Amino acid sequence: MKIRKLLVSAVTGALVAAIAVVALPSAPAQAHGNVISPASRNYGCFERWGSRFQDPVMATEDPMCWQAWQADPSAMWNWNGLFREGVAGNHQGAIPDGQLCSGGRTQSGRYNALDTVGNWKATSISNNFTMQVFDQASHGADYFWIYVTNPGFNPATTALKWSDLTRVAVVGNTPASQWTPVDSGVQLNIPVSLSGRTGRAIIYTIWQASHLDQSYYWCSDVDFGGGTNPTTPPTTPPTTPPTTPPTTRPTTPPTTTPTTPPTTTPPVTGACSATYALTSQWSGGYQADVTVKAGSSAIKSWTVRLTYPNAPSVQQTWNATSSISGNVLTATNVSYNGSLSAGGSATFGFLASGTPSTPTVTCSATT
Ligand SMILES: [Cu+2]
Repeated sequence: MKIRKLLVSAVTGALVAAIAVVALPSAPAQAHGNVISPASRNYGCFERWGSRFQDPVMATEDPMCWQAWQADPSAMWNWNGLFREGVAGNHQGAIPDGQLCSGGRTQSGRYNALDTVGNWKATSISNNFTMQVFDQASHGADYFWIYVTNPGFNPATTALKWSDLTRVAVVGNTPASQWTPVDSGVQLNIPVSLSGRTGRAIIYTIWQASHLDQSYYWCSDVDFGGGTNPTTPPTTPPTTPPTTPPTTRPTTPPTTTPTTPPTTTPPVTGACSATYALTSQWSGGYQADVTVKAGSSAIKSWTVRLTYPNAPSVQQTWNATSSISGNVLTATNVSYNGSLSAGGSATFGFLASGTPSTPTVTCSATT
């Protein structure tokens, strides 16, 4: 399990930071949980690709994870935050068909890409398997409801509806003191027994945490092809994005030498706009996203400049190439998101250390 080892070493710094977060009353409540085996869609994408999330081989090896990372990497960094509040037990009323895996497009749509229909990587399991839930915040559970899609349902071609599901296991009130303590949280193993199942399915888990009225929704893709799902203890995942930049291959494939000289037409400026958003913050760092939007004509490439009182210390950038000069962070598109149709948009993001300040944002484009 090379990836696991890489992850652990990459996140050690983050764990130290996370422990510090717990002691700070003003820190955001980042720590929640997820099902780590058979891994949910976003936890699986985090586990398989978190250490090399910009590696373009993901597009062919694991295309559903690729589209999820492109849509919003914070769905993976915040693998523990797929919840709603105030549902009052009416999960079916709160979550429309086709949106089950995003918890009804919860958290401002952060997890929407988890609803995308396609061939998600599936964990091979037998008819007797164990759901392993990792609870970083030691919330415990008012209850768990675990569902499996009905025989014949094909997750690769069909959007998940409530009527596709049969509830196969219920766990009642289980305070965190009854869960197994593990590194940085508690874990509950829930045995599930089915019979006669073969092929692909989705296991749908609802965790009603014993914390406010907070309910979590997780889709785990499985293949009842036999074998047992891994029952190793969790690999102490980070509560916050890793602060150590993972080593990744370059995101832009080598460019070939242009056969025609560059055109002399000056780039048109003002053909795009950019919007900055601070998406999460923790002790010692933060994540920000910038959405670039083309104006009334299509553009071929874009450059965004973020001007600060003091330039940030950027640890990682995704969906853009960034550099810092003086107080200005300059980000340019990568190969796959420079070309935007009129009104089209692309989002890039970065992780930085320190305390965020709000930059002045400008966007320029070539058309
Ligand atoms: Cu929580």
